Amino acid sequence: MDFSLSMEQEILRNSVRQFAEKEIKPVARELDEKEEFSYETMRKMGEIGLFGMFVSEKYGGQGMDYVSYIIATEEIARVDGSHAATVAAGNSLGIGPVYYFGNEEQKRKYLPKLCTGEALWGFGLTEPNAGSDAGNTQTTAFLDGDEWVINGSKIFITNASTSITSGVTALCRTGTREDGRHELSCILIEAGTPGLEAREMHGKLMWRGSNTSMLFFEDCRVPKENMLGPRGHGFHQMMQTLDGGRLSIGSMGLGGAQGCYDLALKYGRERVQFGKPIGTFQVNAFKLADMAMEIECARLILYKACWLRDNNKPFSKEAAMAKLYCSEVMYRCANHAVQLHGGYGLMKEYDVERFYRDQKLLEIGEGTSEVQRIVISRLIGAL
Ligand code: COS
Repeated sequence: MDFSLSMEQEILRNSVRQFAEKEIKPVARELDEKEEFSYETMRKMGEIGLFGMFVSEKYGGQGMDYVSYIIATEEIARVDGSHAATVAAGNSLGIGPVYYFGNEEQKRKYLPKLCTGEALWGFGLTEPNAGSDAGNTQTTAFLDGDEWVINGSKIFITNASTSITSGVTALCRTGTREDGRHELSCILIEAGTPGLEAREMHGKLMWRGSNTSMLFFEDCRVPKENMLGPRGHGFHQMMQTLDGGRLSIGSMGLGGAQGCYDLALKYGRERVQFGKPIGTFQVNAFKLADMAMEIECARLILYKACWLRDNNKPFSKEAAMAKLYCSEVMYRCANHAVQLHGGYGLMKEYDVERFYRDQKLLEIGEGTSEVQRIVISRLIGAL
């Protein structure tokens, strides 16, 4: 067994860490407070190649493996959850479906700008009445001549209402299957198409520097060629995309946990009470030891799942495990880190306060922890 990263992966980790410390850390708190998406850091993230990371160079991507992409997201998340969300959703959910299931023409048309970060793309799965029960999609699409006519709405869609959003992949009911279930298909809808309205959502607890949107489709017409892959394959495409997306949520849990640990370790060395740095009290040293151990385990399970994916082996079960475990590790690390900071950890001027809030999304987005347990139970044959 060889647990070492390649030299390229080590270099990537160091350069993304430096970038995150220099460009993201100084602005993260203010963006969070203002609930503002930064086009400036978005541009810089595009320039250093944080989009299209696992996409072939043929379409303008970086041609890296999934482990590398996950390391990069982890390093951004170590500093800020909102920016990590923009990168993770941009790569795995935005670019993913077009890259995996698009035809040559669709890939050539949409991917190059998504891979430079000049454009973003949304993943239109969740609806007001189709959250965990994602198959209960209510958005409909019917063929009228050479066009799909789409009606319905989507909610909580990352990156879908920025001024550089170029489109969304929307899961739609396109009919009824022979077994009586909905026929679900994915349709690519370009931003600016009449009948599509994207509205930014405000008032979030977490990821306040990322863009979250509601989408409304009212007799929205797109050419019939905008179907993604074969008709009726939409749910499989979405689920397959989420397998990869869950790895990036895992990386955000891992990176966020690492960020909490780093802050807690530093604070424990600096803060003196009862004449000693508080990190040297056994009660706190044990907390730090538990954090370090769990982060190590999280990294192992996540990288193994990515390795399976990179080696074309089944990884759905491991992706669900990694997503579930890493997000719960961050939950515990954020809790310990705030506790160690005492009253200061409750104040916005300390980054742990933001990490504590940002963490919660990871147990909900891209499949709640309960859904991950369903997926794992089914894949081990228990359900
Ligand atoms: N890859 C490809 N296909 C998959 C799949 C996967 N990982 N998982 C399931 N499918 C397919 C199944 O094979 C089945 O195909 P057929 O209809 O052709 O038989 C179909 O999808 C439906 O699967 P299933 O019956 O298991 O679906 P359920 O309605 O029971 O739902 C859960 C399963 C709950 C796991 C699913 O709805 C889910 O993941 N929900 C959470 C959604 C989510 O993560 N939303 C967050 C989005 S934030 S970006």
